[in-house]
Amino acid sequence: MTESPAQAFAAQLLAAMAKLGVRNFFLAPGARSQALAIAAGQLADAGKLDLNIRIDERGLGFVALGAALASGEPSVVITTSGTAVANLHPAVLEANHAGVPLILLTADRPHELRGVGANQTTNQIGIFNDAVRECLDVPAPNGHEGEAAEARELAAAAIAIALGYDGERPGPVQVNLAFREPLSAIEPDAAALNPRVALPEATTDEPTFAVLETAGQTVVVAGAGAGEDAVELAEAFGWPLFAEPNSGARFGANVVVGYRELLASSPLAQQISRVVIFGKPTLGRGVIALLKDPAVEVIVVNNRAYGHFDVTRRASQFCDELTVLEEPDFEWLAAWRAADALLQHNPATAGLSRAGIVQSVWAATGQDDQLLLGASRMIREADRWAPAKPIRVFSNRGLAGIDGTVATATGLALVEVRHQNEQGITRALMGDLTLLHDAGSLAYDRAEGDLNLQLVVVNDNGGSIFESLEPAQALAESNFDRLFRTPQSVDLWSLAQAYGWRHILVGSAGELDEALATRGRVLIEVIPA
Ligand SMILES: Cc1ncc(C[n+]2csc(CCOP(=O)(O)OP(=O)(O)O)c2C)c(N)n1
Ligand SMILES: [Mg+2]
Repeated sequence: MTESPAQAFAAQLLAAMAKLGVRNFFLAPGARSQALAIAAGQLADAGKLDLNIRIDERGLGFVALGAALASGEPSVVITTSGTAVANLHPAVLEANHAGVPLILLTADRPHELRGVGANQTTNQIGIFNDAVRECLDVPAPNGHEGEAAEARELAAAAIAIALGYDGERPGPVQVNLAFREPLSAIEPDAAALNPRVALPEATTDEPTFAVLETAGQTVVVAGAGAGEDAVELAEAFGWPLFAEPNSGARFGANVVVGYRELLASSPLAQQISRVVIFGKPTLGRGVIALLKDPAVEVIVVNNRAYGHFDVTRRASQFCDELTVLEEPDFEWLAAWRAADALLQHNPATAGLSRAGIVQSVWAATGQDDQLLLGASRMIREADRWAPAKPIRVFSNRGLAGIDGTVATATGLALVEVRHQNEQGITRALMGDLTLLHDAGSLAYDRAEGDLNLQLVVVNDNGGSIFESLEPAQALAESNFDRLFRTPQSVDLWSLAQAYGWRHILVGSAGELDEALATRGRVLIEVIPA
């Protein structure tokens, strides 16, 4: 028998999660969470789960988010009490808005030590407000009869909430676990337990259908989280498809690659009478302008991850599936394709233009690979230049922060290794400030071994996206630079060196293509033309 009810509870909880198929666990060290750390370590040593360790909870949260994005499974994050918990907030917000399942096991003082000034003790209940689906406040285990069963039920409940079994969107759930001393023991061995536990039934709502009389001058817009349903619909009814590069729908013959430009300048844009939206489009003003147009009917296809998208409050229908009674007429599509074909899609890549960088990255990325697009300028360049190609592209568009990009890419890569896809390369395309914002996430756990992880950093000396803002014209250049562009003077070679990453500075398109074939952890620095 263990002398620590805390340890017995932690062992049951984590063994039950592993038994229910949860695989990806993420831990930052701490004292209050020691029982959870020991139990996770035991299960990892026995091969029953994968445990990745980081010292910084902010990065840890995003590594967990990346793993959940790639796997579709909940990631479990273990932290100690106090500011450690608060450091998860950015990843929790992103997971909330993007519908990514995360289970946060936050250790806490027992209730008698709260509100009395005890060290490293704050109010952790409700700390994430409505960004978590639920916050479960679990009192300190005391060894009472039935406690093991309670731990197992808690495991099942947390997984079900994170996956949205209750009919809600998937997302983060906080399990705040109070622990009283003795905070740990080496027994029981969590790996030796074989808990009897089952998940509740998932509730599934009847899908809602929209039936349209006419095919009309319709376009399909696919934003973050859209997926191949958008492609199927567009192809079934002969509709042009405006698919953002991170939509999971930028492939097939209906994609209009140059839609941004055509929305701004082609007379075809004025003829659009209906828009069907999948996922959450975030990249261009052209789509929003279209949705505001009173002559355009807006139909929204419900999205389980991103939820309702109706920024202009003009949606006339929300549905799960959609059908059209009229036979498709492919002239409308043909007109868009002809207009698209007239656009310049292969600019003479004078050295390393941003268009050329996007095209090299797309050319290098195949079906075994994964691509993460950081926020800011390059994802918009990709929206303009990326060809239609069925590859796995991710981006944190829940809140479109520039934070956590290195960590998210790491989480994606860790899952690839677990699937033993050793061929695949995980690539992240980002700006220089985006890299520096998450520089701490370059620190990795040596036990992870080799990952094929490339950070392709477009170093243009600060936030060049802000050049499109009014102050870029209104302010003196020095003011604009200091207040907006914020160029840094960090030597990326030294940064990479310090964290044990390879660094390649590329000076030509040919060198970029070569660098994109590199294995291992590599920071590829590109200075755009
Ligand atoms: C966490 C967070 N802070 C601030 C912002 C606002 N922001 C958007 S883009 C950007 C600059 C990014 O610069 P860089 O990564 O160099 O990309 P570039 O546009 O130059 O390619 C900033 C600060 C944000 N999106 N997220
Ligand atoms: Mg930049």
